[in-house]
Amino acid sequence: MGSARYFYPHRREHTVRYTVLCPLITLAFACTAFGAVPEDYVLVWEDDFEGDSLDEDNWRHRYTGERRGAYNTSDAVSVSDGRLSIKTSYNASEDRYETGMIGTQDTFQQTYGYFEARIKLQQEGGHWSAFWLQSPNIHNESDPPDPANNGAEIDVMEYRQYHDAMQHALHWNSYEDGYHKHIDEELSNWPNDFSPDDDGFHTFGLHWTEHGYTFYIDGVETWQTTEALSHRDQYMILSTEVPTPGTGEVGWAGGNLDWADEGHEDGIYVDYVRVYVPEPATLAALGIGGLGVLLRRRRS
Ligand SMILES: [Ca+2]
Repeated sequence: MGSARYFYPHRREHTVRYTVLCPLITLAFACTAFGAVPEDYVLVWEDDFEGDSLDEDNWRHRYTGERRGAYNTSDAVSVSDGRLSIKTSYNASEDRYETGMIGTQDTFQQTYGYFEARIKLQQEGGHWSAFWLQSPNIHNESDPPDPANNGAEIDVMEYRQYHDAMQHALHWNSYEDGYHKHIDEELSNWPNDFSPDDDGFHTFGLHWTEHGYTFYIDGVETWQTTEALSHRDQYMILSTEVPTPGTGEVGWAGGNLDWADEGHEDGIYVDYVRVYVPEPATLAALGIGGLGVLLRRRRS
């Protein structure tokens, strides 16, 4: 950790395809398949969820065991047909709801960049999904708050099917009463102005620089803020969560789950997660030829 980790050798083809072809495609087609990737940014990390299991070189399960109103288990997370699945379901033999959360806390951390995921959202109320960045120092509290050094929880997207509530959010200065700070932006025009693509997916992006955060959905800018600006390495998380019974989370999430007799399961699919950073300036001056130099360097 501490800096961006670059590609494993077996991902070489992906690196070439996206870093070299994307600028070329941009000339003709605006590179729409890649959401809102800033100009002159290059791919440094990705998971396309190929194969038939979670790549634990990229992700680790988080908070396995009881969490909020469910039990987090690796069984709730699977990979097939090029997609990651995180499901909430009822386990009758254990009489509990189960769900899952994965993160790059032990595998990849990054300061600034463009972070993007293509996600098919859950269909039911009573739980929520999120693609977020977290700081290892999120629990540090101070007066005044110091998000620059302690980081922030950056919710690239947080979705409750209940009321079709799609939001971006920031939390910082720990989660302790009296210290915790929070700001969010709930989209007033969701879902009307954001139709899923033909496969039912949306693309969620965060452009985080030393100057601020800009959020995107389906390539459209949806929020910009300079609040709680983190200047430290953070990691990515994908999750579905069940509200803690008896707390305000229940109403927020659309009620308690009542799936025990119905055999329900519901969750999200993720086609990919990608991270881009500014092309090194010296190589930018060389243009695409410079990228070739960069790629050859990474291979050696
Ligand atoms: Ca995929």
